[in-house]
Amino acid sequence: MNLNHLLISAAGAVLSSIASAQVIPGRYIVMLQAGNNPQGMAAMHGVRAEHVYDTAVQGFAGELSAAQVQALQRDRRVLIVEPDRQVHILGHVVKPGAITAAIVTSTGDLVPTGVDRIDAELNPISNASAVGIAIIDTGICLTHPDLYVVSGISYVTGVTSANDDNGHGSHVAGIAAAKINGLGVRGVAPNAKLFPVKVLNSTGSGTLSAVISGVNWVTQNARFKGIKVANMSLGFTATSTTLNSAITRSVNAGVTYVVAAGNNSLDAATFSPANHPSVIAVSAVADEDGECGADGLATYYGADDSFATFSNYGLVVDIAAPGVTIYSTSMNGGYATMSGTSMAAPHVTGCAALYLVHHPTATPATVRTALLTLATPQSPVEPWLDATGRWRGGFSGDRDTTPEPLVDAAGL
Ligand SMILES: [Ca+2]
Ligand SMILES: [Ca+2]
Ligand SMILES: [Ca+2]
Repeated sequence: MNLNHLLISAAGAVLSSIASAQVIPGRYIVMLQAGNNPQGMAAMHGVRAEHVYDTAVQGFAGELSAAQVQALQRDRRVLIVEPDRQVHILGHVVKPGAITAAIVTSTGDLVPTGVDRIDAELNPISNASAVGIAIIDTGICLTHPDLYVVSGISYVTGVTSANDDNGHGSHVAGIAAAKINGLGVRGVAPNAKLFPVKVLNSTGSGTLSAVISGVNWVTQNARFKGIKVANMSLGFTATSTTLNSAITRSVNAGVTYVVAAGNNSLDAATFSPANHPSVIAVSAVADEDGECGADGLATYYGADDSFATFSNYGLVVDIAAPGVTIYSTSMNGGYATMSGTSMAAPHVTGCAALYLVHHPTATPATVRTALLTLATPQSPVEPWLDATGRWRGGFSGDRDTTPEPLVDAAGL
């Protein structure tokens, strides 16, 4: 089952899905001790490796017989053999093409409500091209005039192009980085360099083994291509030792990972990769008007300026961002309105990119601290004037006792 479809229930209720933990029968991920050659090890065990991991972790993935699993588990050079799983996008289209934007810039670009709510349009940076962002997703529309796509890679079986054939990845990319160019929308960090890492197919589904390949690629290319932030608006209900190790290594290599908290209305403690301690996990807020103060209309997923009814919550969540009826770029050069924690995460990704334009050598830990320090507290919801004379306001309805703040872009 696809979380994307589960999210759309007639009553607006969000159904949780244990099915998202779905194991793919007969397919496994093998992580090796450091220093072992993954291709050599696969060959030695008679495995045709469909994915080879050589940077973020050493390992491979593919179809294994029961005998091969046993032999690998007995091999001392093997750290773990774990099942491959299905992974899904965490956002769905509300109205294709419908425009939800609050204001228009002087250049004529729409400022979507999410960009407006976190005051990204008040940040002086109008060109964030010094920073590269990897979008680990369904790809990105390679020819979209509103997106600065540099180069990418596909790990989807049978698909060689990183072009977006779903719409989700392009939407995520546009929230983070759509250009100020007199066309369409503007993103949080306009014109940031985008690197599509396609790990999910045209239906928004993919495999854990492909996601690990994506993290491996980002780790391998980060320095060379200037990739400083990676967005993962995807997830599954389980935990993978191999994926966790790969993310740890990638963060240690200097890449800030921003991840959607998930749409199960559950504690994200068991939802990966949101539950990885080194990522910035993002919950979703419903905002209708791009303004603080909770004066907007109610949304399909809660009152204005309230915790989105579908959003996961819990101690692992670091920060919140707008994630309901967000207008952004889509596939085939188009635009769409989507909802999900998938849409919340790239607002934070854009903020990380803005911070990194000013602080190019900041570590992921420093980026995280800066975003959390400058964010708007949940309480009060009533508008208050900050030291710069700007109106600020939080949101209501958090589901736990750990009140993550709302990301803010103006002073990064
Ligand atoms: Ca634009
Ligand atoms: Ca509002
Ligand atoms: Ca919370």
